Amino acid sequence: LDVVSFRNNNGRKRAETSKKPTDPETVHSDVLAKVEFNSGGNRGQVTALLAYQGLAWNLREHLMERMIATQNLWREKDPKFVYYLSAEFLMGRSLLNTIQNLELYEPYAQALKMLGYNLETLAEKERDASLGNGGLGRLAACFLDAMATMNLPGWGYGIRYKYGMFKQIIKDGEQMEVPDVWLTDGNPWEVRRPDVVFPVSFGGKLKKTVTGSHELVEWIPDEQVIAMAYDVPIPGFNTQNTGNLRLWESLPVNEFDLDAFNKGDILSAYNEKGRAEAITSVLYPNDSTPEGKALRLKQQYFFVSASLQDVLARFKKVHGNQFDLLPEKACFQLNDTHPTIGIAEMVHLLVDKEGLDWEAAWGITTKVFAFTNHTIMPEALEKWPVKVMREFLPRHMEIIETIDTQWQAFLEEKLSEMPKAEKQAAIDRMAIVHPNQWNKEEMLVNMAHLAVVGSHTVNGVAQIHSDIIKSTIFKDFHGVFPLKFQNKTNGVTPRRWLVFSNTDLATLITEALGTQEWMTNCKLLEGLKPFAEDAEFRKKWSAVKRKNKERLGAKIRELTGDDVDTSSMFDIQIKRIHEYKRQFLNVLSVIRRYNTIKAMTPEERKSVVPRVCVIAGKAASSYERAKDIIRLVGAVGDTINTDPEVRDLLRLYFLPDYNVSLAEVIIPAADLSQHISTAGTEASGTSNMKFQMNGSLILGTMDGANIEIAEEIAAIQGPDAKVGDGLFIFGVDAKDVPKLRKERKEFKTDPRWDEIMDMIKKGTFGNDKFEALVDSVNDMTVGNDWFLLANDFATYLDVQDEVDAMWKNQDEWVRRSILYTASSGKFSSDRTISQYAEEIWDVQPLAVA
Ligand code: GPQ
Repeated sequence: LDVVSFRNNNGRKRAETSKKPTDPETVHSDVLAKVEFNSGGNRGQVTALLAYQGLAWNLREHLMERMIATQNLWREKDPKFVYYLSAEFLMGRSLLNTIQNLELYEPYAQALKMLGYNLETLAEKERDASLGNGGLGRLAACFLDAMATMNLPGWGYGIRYKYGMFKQIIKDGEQMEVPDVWLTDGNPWEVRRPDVVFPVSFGGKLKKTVTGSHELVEWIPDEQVIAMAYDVPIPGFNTQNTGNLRLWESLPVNEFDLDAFNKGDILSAYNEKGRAEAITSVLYPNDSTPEGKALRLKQQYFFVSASLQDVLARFKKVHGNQFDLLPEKACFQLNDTHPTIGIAEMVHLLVDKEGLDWEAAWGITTKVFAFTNHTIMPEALEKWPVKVMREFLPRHMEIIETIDTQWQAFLEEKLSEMPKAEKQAAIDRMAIVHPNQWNKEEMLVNMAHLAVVGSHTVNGVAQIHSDIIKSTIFKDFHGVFPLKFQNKTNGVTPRRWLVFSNTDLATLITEALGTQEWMTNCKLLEGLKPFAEDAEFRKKWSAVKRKNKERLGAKIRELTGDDVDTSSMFDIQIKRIHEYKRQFLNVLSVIRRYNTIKAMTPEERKSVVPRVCVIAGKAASSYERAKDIIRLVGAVGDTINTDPEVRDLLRLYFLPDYNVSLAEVIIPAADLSQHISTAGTEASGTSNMKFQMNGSLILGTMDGANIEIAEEIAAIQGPDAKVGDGLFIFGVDAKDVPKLRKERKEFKTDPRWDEIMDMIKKGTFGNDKFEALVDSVNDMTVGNDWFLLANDFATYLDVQDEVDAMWKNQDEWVRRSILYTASSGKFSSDRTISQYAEEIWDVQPLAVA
């Protein structure tokens, strides 16, 4: 690793903090002091865990110093802040990210050598902070990195789950979920704040007093817990600025019932503690399928209430009761509907606690919230039964009903030109509180509708997705408020996903461009374009890829016991397992490839492009179809990987426990990556961007951000290139999907499809016949192939042939790989965040000098 190249700040001078150590000797003795005084370890016997801890506790001091400097400056200047409210932050590991953001790699690596350890090896001692499910949570983490790097005043707010995303274990081919006990060794990256506590209430009744025309509502809850803050400093890259992620833990008001204990009721003595702590104990392990669990609603309200109380308390210290100034000082971004109850909470705090009248409170509320939608999957659009909401949050339910009444009155007026029946239908469609479509008796609160009504801006996460929400789930709303709707195409941080996880490639890029400024100004990557034509450079580029493939090869060996040939094409699909993402389609094409090879003569086999196919990802614990897919990958892999006729030409592996750290090893090693969702279903995707940055060619559908990636790759090739040139694109068009779904029953399946379906059902792959899975796409009396695997099957096989043909022309393959990286600048989260800052938040950078 050529770390030195990261340390130079493009010749710019910056202030050094007093404590920043630059010589390995000082670091060495500082770390030893931490080992001794913080961990009670013995200087003479520093175990790997102690070394990791010593290092982390030492780095924490630098982080704290910078965070305090940043927060002091912001307090003094009082700029407008953005608060990113998110139920998920998928942070991954912090050690190397911190060292490299602080540009301290060299002294720390050397100091560790003095202790007898290698920094990279030691870094693997750290457990991932997996406080998120997938793309949505990792996006929040990339946004924090970009905000800190761009010096934007802003904090993340979320939940300090005691158990994060479950650990996935594969036992006899089956996914098993094991609790993620990530805090047992302590967490040096957080600071507990016993001084920052707020009460959060649930249940009870309302007491109303009417004086004249004024109605005073008092909420008398019957349950209360304490929210305590933990701060996680977020280092920016190439700046002193350090942001903050404030996570809340739920604690009992009364730790222990001494009375019950003394009466001999020992277990009841802990009742309150258990109930309170349950609120922040587990991350709901769902992706796009929220459980209808009251506990989840409690989690949402818990963290949002604490966060808003915290922000208002700080605001009041400076501005007293001038709440009309709030929109100039604060903006809350709702990361999907999960924090939407914040809209009602803001009204509750302003009206019931601060005594504002309804109009003023509502006016302020709609000026401070903005809402991001991340999916159109109906099962992910949160709707809470009114009954549950009234039980846990009676005052908020009433506030939501008032918002809904006023909203419908507003619509009456706004749509007054419409014929009466049509108008009523439109109003019903846009209602916040409406009957359950499957059970008219039950009333539901539609959180997405509340979010749209209560926010000044609504955005999707890629262009196609932002267009689709305007014509589907929010069509009526778009008719009423056309200007409310925006697009903010997602982005990923190039620091974690390229600079730190693919250091050799980063060094090569810096060498070529003659500057490392691309790390914070990714558009400069375009400067790589001429190098795509340079044979010497291509050779270096391939050598880096090969080395990364060796690293992944070693990981595959560690996880599966198998050796793979790193000259094979590495073909990767990593993401949550979901029917719409179509890992099943991937497996079908691997089976097809297997059949083809089996039917070949030894002579014919010489022309086959060897591939190592990797699939990884977690299935929601209750999602049977997704779990079937995992079993199928394993079963097909077992057959192929042990078949002596095939195993030199084709492998298929399911790698267990996919998480951020595994992604950091996989992505730099990919030759090809697959993003093959049914057109119109993947809101954006973000791993597609990471693969592009790392020069992995893309096989995908025209869906989500794939489309914009294809546009960028076309643009860099010049005016004659068409969108799709340079990628492997297949599949039906998003606009045709509804019609094709209706016609799927009549669709004539490809003979190769029929053959594979028969094979699976015959039990070719182990003992299992995967009946339910096969029927879901093949037997129209049972399933309906909602995601159109059969329709896309033939073109998918065709495009796979194109991939093989291209691989045989390595010069062209590598040329494209370089052009992918060169055209990936748009997908830096710095670009995304600057658009949010300018077009939604109105927040300006403020850097520590
Ligand atoms: N996404 Cl609603 C999640 O990861 N979890 C969710 O609960 C919802 C969406 C994803 C979405 O599927 C991807 O297409 C996006 O790229 C990602 O959010 C970030 O926007």
